[in-house]
Amino acid sequence: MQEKLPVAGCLYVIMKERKKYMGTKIVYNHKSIEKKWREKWEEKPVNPRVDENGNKKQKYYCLDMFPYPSGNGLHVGHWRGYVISDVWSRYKLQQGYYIVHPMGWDAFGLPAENYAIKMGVHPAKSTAANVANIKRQINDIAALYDWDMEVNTTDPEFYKWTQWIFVKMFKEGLAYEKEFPINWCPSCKTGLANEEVVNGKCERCGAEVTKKNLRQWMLRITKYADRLLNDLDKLDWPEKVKKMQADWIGKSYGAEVDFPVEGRDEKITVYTTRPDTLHGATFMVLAPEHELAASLATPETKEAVEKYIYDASMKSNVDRMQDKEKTGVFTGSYAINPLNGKKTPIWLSDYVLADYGTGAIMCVPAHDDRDFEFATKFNIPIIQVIAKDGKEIENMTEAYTEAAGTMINSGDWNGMESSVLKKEAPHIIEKMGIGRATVNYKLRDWVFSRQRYWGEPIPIVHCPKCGNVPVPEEELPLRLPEVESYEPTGTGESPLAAIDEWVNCKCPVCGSDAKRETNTMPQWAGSSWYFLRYVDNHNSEALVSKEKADEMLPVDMYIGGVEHAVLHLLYSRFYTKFLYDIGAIDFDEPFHKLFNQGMITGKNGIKMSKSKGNVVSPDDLVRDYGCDSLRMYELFVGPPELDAEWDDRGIDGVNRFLKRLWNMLMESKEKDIQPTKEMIKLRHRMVYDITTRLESFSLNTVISGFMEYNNKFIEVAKKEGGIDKETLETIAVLLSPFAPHFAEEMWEQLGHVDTVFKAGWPKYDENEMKDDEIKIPVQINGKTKAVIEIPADISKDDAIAAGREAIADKLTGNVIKEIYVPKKIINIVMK
Ligand code: ANZ
Ligand code: ZN
Repeated sequence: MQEKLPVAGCLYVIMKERKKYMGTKIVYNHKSIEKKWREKWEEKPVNPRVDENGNKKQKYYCLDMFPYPSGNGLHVGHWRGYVISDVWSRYKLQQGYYIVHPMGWDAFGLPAENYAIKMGVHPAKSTAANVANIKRQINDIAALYDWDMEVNTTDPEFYKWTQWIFVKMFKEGLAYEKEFPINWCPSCKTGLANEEVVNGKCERCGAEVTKKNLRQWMLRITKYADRLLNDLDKLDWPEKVKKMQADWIGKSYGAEVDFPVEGRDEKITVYTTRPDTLHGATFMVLAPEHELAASLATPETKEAVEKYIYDASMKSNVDRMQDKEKTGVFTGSYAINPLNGKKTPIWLSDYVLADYGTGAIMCVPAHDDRDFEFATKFNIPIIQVIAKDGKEIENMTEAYTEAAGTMINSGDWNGMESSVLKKEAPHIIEKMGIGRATVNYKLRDWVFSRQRYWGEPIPIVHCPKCGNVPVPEEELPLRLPEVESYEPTGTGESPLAAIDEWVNCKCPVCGSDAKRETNTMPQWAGSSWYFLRYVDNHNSEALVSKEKADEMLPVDMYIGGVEHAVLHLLYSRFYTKFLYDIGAIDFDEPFHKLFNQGMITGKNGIKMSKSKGNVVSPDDLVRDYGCDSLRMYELFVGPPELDAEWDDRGIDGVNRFLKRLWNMLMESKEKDIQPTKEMIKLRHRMVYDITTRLESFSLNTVISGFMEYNNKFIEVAKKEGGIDKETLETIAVLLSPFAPHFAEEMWEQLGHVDTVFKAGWPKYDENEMKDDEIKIPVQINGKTKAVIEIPADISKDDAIAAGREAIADKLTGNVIKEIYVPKKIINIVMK
């Protein structure tokens, strides 16, 4: 939005501007310049595959996280990510690479399906319309995208390969079926994705979400846990993201310990990372879903135990994970601590998760926070077994959770160092025959099916004789059929289940009457491998040919939002490793380098959304200020890795910068200004500052750097009548990744006929960056004791400090006065 001046004021400004440019040729006009260069680039692309001599250039693959083609179009937040990746691409282009910079559409998913349910429009139709609109908006960015590489995950030619990967996984035993509790809305009678559950309630109707056991397809990602963890070391990714992935995989070393149940034959096995604290286990807790949970109840506790188990089954996982007051119920049964034979009461509580470890834990309230809270609430004894500095705590008010100190109250183990024992205990326990050393992971197998229409059909046939049979590879793609109703069926099955012609089929192996799988894949399926397809998107024989893969893959730089730090990036790494294992590609990590950009929010950090009415569209800003100004402003709003609040008004600043630079160009270009020492020094310093800031992705300070140097050059130009040509050329090249149209025009105005993107990134010379040095004498009481070299424009304090240092050994008396006559003399007066 531009501020509106009153009409008279407006006229005045126009007159003034006129006067200013009288004599110069053109005024900076973003509209005509941007149109002109867009047409030229169309005619002669600036990113050719081969160099001047016809040799293939080395590739640099810079990838954006591809968008979901939402009906709302792009806002200025989406723009920022694409501008960052384009700046990086064009910088690499200036370094001589051929840039692989594709774009595509992650187009399966819920919103299109929900829109179909509401409006009765086929998702393919609404998706196509959204893609067209967003593509228009993306083209406004003037990024280097190669649209010949475009992919769309909903295109059968694309999802043929998404299905092919699934079939391969099935054949390798990595895809399997399992009954699994999913989020279930009892009022909408449908399964819900996690994203559709908000605070434990259904996003559409607000009903309490429960769980329902449904048959699901799973992917055995856990088989890759160790490789996914260890190979993080190979990656040039932000440490924060690597840590998030490592935590998600959650590898821990510990022991399983078997506790016999008193008076029965069964044993309960617990998983513990702290077997050193076994003597301090005063109770035991089982997840309510544990197979023994109900049977442990005694006649007195039966009712309470059953109620607790039922209540827990109605709670969503989200609710259970939340940190709230612990609940629990005593079963009435006891287990025997296998180390010391002590009776240990068995409780049930939902703070123990059914699907981690063994679903049962031994509880050591003295040394675990959750156990401490539970024991305090239910009056269970607390026995300290690790003493810091050998002292027992008299009144424990919180658990002592470190593994540092000596063992007490621990029988034979008394006096041992707990940190040493922690490592040895699993092996001691194993030798004693009461348990085993084990490794555990937090990572779970991946629930891969959705009871939805708008996704890739899972290519499996259920045959009464042969069991699950994959659709033969040569029959892929298995196309998604047209349906009349997109509503989920209410039985937990996808709308596909209602189409008899689709469901009923013949077994590909034995020809018997069989039924098709009606579940579809999650949206992650296509996004886990799309980056491989861009470089060979029309290949009908292979997912990607060996030649193309060798030439163009893997991805050198991946840029996208931090919200994908775990799932999408982990799934992509898993798929890549799998495809490597079956020989489809010959690298096993997809993304060498990663950059996560922050979010652009509305005022007060509120997420931009249609319902909040705070969405800023780039369209008007491009029209009023031009693409170059908006590109630069997107970067100027703050460090790219952090969230930033959007404020339209700031764009004036960068726009003014471009205008002032333009005026300086017009003023200087035909004058043949000879470079002064000052111009040369500033030029080298500018190249140094811009390059180092760009290399470290400090893009906001690159933009402010351009402004600062511009002001300095304008000062110099005032004295010298303008700026030398080489400096202006250098500015054009440095600016080319940021304001490509402006840079091209500047380059042409300076007399070049070819594109600025062939110029090559400028170099700096540290010697040229230095200030001039001068020699001056350092005196004590008027007698010269040393001569030193200092920068000509050094400050008084720095000069005196340098002088004192040079004669430090002679400064024995009391200093009364320090004199600095600039560029002449330093004199220290002493008593
Ligand atoms: C005794 C103990 C004493 C524990 C102590 C901790 C501290 P990580 O590192 O995350 O693997 N645990 C095991 N299975 C669990 C489950 N299904 N649900 C909830 N908690 C479970 O954590 C392992 C520790 O978490 C285990 O070690 C166990 O408590 C608990 F001073 O056993 B510990
Ligand atoms: Zn069969």
